[in-house]
Amino acid sequence: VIEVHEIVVKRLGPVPIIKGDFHYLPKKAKKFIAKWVSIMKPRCLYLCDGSQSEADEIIQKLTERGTLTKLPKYENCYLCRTDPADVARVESKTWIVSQEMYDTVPHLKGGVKGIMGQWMSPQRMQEQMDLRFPGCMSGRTMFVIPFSMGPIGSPLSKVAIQLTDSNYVLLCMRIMTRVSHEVYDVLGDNDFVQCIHSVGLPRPVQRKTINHWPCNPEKIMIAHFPEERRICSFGSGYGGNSLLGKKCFALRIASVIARDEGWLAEHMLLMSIIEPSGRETFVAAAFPSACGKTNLAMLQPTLPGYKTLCVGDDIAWMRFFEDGSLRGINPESGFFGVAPGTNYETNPNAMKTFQKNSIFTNVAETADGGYYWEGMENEVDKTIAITTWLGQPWRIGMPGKSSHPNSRFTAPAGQCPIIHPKWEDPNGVPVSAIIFGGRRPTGVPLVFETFSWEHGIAVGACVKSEATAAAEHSGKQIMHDPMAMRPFMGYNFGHYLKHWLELNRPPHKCPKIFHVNWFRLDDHGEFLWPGFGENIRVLDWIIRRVHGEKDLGVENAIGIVPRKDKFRLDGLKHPIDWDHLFSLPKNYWLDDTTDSRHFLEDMVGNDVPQVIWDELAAQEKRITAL
Ligand code: GTP
Ligand code: SPV
Ligand code: MN
Repeated sequence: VIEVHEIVVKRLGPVPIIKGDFHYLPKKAKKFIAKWVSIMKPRCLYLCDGSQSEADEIIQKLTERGTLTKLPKYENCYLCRTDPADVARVESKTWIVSQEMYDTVPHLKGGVKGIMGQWMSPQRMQEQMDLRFPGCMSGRTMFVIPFSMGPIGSPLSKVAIQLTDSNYVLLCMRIMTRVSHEVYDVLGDNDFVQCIHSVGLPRPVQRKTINHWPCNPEKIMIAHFPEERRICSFGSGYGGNSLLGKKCFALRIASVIARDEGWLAEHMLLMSIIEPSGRETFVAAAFPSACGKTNLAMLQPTLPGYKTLCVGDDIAWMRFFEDGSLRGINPESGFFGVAPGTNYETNPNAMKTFQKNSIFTNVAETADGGYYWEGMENEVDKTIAITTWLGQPWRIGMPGKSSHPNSRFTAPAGQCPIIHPKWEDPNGVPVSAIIFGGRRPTGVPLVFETFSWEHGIAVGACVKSEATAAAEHSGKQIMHDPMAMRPFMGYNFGHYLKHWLELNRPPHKCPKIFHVNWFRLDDHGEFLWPGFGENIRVLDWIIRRVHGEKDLGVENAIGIVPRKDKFRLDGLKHPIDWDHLFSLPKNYWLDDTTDSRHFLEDMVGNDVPQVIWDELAAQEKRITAL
């Protein structure tokens, strides 16, 4: 013990600790910090404890410097404008590192570049790291952030330590995860997930800093080492690239831990629906980025007598318990939600959540000190002066956009008016249905139930969606995003499908699997389905199916769709075109099935489990017979 301690102290020698007591930390934490101090060479060390005074101090610094602007219209809310070159996840610079390539990516035909994750060898990654990390925190403070994903101490939770030189990241981590000194007590002598983050701009800076937002877009690299349970992120301060508890840990690293330990780490919201009878049913839903998870998780039902409660809006960790039930937790403690489109009509619960203690990134600002984005036209004085996310004067009705399409709010989950009283229950909540979905402008019905666990997984493996602004992709192309996990896979996607399939064994009670599409368009390009609060009608049908109510659906080639007379259409503001909403154009589906088969052949190759091929073949046969 003494030996290690001495090494640590020697290595830390010249680096002052400006806050916290290093001696209090567990041995492994000390070693970890000392190693990275010696590589990244920060000016000083700040050991975070999660206290409010810590946040106040950082916020004051950042508002003085200009990184944050106070929004006086609300309580303790701030606007942050990033460097406009650092606004979304960068999938092309995201890597999984493993000894064996096929642990990370599927076996593909020669020359094909896969889209289910990027692999790099440990040796090559070390070369890339050596070009970036040595001295990268020079002249900056290194924050040490102990955090828990999931309630501290829950058997379903995991702890980690993040090192970062970004105080914006510290503030957001405090909202999105449970930052606390108690994490060190949970940790003891155990291992933890090692999260290393740097904006990649040591002082004196080589690149002009814009908006007081240091970053290094040319050198962005987000490297995951599942075998070591380590994440090294360089060059970006933006959400999914820098809040390492989120996509990097809770999905990419956790999916590997989950495979090893027999559970699931998924890009899913968790919510419950309470019917007028008082019966409560929990569902999990996986939609690709910017396809409606936050909105569904916070739904305000339009059907009288119904209530929904939110457990989580982006990530679910789920495990089968001994009684066979699947139980899930939300590992996060905040929402990092898409701002544009959010308003009191579409998502009043989100609006109420971020009236205090929240951070708004890359949105616009009104002259009276409020936030503004596309979709708020009817909620502010239409003539008010607005400053865009790029700092330009602007008014409603002028060309261009006020906010970046991937601008986001960061708000504490506990402030959500419909947060579930059990959202922090260490044993999670029981999940009775799993729902997949995406943005599908044509061909795909509003809702269908799959025929079995296996068919449901095949449908999940074929999830597609129109590209959104959450990553660097542009245009309106339809992209495959199997299980809504394409950008977040931590290991070979074929092995992941096998892992899902193998969960169907006694005593596990596998939930029913559904597919939804809120985004089908009519011949004029308008949505066929009103969406948002009206989605309760779809959830209502789903949970009645889950509870075994008779005669609710009819079988067709792709699954079970609602009988029109068994689906709540009463009270809809505008009539809907049911036949179009549920039509199954044969040629569309033949093409779609061929496309899905090609996708799996090309991108998952030999690793696709036979069961999935069998399900696809059966589906193709049913469609051909239409
Ligand atoms: P990430 O945080 O990136 O994972 O996104 P998300 O899946 O949580 O998506 P979110 O709920 O933030 O919605 C993204 C966009 O979809 C917003 O512009 C919403 O207005 C829009 N949207 C959400 N639900 C619906 C719906 O039911 N119908 C329609 N037409 N649009 C919707
Ligand atoms: C997503 O893209 O799915 C997000 C935003 O939730 S980020 O945290 O940046 O990944
Ligand atoms: Mn997401």
